[in-house]
Amino acid sequence: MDSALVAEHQGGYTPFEADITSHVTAGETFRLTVAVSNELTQSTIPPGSIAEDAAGRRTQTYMHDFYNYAGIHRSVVLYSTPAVHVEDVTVVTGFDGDGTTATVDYAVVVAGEGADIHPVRVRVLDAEGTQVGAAEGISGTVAIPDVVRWQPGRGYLYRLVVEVLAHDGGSGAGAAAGGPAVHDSYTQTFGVRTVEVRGTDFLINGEPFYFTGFGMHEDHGTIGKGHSGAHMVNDFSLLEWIGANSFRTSHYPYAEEVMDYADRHGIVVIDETPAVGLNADFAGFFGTGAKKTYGPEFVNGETAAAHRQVIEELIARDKNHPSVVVWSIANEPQSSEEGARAYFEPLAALARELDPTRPVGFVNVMFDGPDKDTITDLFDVIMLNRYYGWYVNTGDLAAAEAALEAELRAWEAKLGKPIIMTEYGADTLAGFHSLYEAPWSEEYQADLLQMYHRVFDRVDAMAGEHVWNFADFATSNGIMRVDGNKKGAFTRDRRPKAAAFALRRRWTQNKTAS
Ligand code: BDP
Repeated sequence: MDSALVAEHQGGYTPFEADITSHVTAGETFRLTVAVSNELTQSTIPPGSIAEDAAGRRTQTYMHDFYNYAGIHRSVVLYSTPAVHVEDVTVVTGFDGDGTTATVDYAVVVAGEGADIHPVRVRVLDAEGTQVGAAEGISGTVAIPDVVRWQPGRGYLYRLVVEVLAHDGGSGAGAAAGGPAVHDSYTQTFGVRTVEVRGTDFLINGEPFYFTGFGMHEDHGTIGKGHSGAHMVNDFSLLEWIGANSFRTSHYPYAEEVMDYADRHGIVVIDETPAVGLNADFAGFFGTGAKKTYGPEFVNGETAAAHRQVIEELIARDKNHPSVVVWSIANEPQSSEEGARAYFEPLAALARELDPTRPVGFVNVMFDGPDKDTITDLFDVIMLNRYYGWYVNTGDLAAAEAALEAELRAWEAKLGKPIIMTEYGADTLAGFHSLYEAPWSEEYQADLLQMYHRVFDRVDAMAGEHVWNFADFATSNGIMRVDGNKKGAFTRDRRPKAAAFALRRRWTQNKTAS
């Protein structure tokens, strides 16, 4: 049987598709093969390198702290559309006047030969399915009076039903009812909310929002990075139990089912690209790598091209999710070396151009504090991963507390923007207890988190706290890791450590029953 290559795509976390119409015949069977490679190189995001020894044995190394699984982790879907069809929809929401009326700006792309002669109409339905607005044309604005807002903790969703009509009136469902036939239709859910950074405040619907939650990973026993609805629902239930209002998709875009769930349940998301490990300073930690980050050897023009692609694909995929309130374009890149600013300035500009409605950030690494970092001013929020009391001041929470507070105050003074602590935590072996401040014990993890919280509560610019990590997870082999990374508030099979109860107390204490 003849076979043909119909599509190729680089990057493992964003969807891609191919039109196979000319290769198949309606009513006949065919074989579709999807093959994936998990090899990471200097031109992939995340980057990695492959060495080959004299005997031809190839080994993969990479500079990120989670296991490089292989295989297909997400859905593969075969679907058909009419030749002229809805290809893309963008929805941007705002409020009018006294804030009780919403403005819904929409733009539709209709693809296919002769697309422009087909009339387009849109209808807005509320959560019960009642029509609350309508408009005609491929772009426009629909007003929703007495709008129900999408809010943290309350994921109210509307639907935009986009209909491409037959250009000659046609016949069909709509025609039978007296209207023109519907040629193609697509339903896009959306929520009405605004996001804004003002001074050191992070505002959702004009109200200050404080992030509580975790950096997470798509990682479970047996299924590894594979998406599973049951595991997803369990993880979201644990987030609810512990009082988390948000999470970061560390360190790559998560399955689309996760984003849909967050939308429906009012969970706020910091949406991250897979750009992790762009940092030669980690060479010692991972036992490998270049000495300098920016240059032909490591983060070069090819890396930048792949980085642009992942930003474009992430924003194209997730732009209509109300849960997404920040784009994080990289985790812990080297940000003090010469070359960092020239590399990041166009990427920050690209993210803003693709989506002028959401704040853009990146996550700053501990080595590049406010005295050394050269790029954080290019972004709207300050996102920090800090390990005082763990990698530095190990076992000395008093010294760690002073150092943490001094650094947060320095960032506040330098940039005056909201600070979100996107990682803080300690490896903890579930079941290990100690009377003393002993790293790895459940007590130490809880004490360390409590120390950070004391400091956060003293610093005005703090806009959120995401503990590293939600659950223990698999990593590559190394002398710093015993059966993976153990910084979870939950174990890998989602049992709570002592810290989980402490977090629950803090994160649920101000909640009124509803
Ligand atoms: C940070 C990384 C994260 C690691 C964490 C750690 O962003 O991926 O897992 O440290 O060391 O550097 O636990």
